[in-house]
Amino acid sequence: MKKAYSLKKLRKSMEKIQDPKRYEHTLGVEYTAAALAMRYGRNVSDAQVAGLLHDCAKCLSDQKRLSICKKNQISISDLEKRNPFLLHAKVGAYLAKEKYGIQDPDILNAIQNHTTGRPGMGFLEKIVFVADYIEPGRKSAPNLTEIRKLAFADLDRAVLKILEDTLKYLQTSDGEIDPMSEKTRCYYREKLL
Ligand code: DGI
Ligand code: FE
Ligand code: FE
Repeated sequence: MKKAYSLKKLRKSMEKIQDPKRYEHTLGVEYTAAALAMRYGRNVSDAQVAGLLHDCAKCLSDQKRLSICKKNQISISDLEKRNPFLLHAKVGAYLAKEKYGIQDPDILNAIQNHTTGRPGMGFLEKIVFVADYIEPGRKSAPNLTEIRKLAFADLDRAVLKILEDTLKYLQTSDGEIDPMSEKTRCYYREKLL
C-alpha cells in the first residue's frame, strides 16, 4: 500500500509550523531515531516519521492544545490541565493522524507517549523517547555522554536512566510529576532488576 506521506513533505510541514530551534531539534530526533533503528535492525523510515512528527503540537499555544482536546474528546487529567505543555504529546498523536495522514498505530503511540513514556513500551516508542533526549542538539542534560552510549548498547537501560534523571530534575525544580512517568520508571526498574 502506498503511504500517504513523504519524509520530504513532512519535513517541510514541520519547518513551516516550528520555530527554527524546534525544527533543528525535530531533525535531530529524526536522524537519531533512524540511527537507533539501524542499530537494532528495525524499520528506519517509520523511526524517521515518528521522530519528525513527535513535537508537531509543541509550537501551539496551551489554549489551542486544550481546545483541540475538548473538541475531540481527548481526555485531560487535572495534572495536564495545570501543565498543558504535557498535552503536546497526545495532541501531537491526534494531529499526526488527522492532519498528516499517519495511520500506523506504532508511530502514533510513539508520538503519544514520548514525554512520560509508558510501562511496556514498544520499540518505536522507546527509540523516540530516547532519541528525544539524546539528539545532538541537546546540551544540558546530566550524564548525556553516558546515556548516548547506553542507548546504542541497551535501550531499556537508557530508558530507565532518562526517566530517573528526568524525575530527579523535576523534583529539584518543583515540577509536578505525572503518574505515568512514575509508573514507567517503576516498570523499567523492576524489569531490569
Ligand atoms: O518536547 P521536548 O522538550 O523535546 O521533550 P519532552 O516532550 O520529553 O518534554 C521534556 C520536558 O518534559 C522536560 O522539561 C521534562 C518534562 N517532563 C517529563 N515528564 C514530566 C515532565 N514534566 C512534568 N511536569 N511532569 C512529568 O511527569
Ligand atoms: Fe516533546
Ligand atoms: Fe522533542
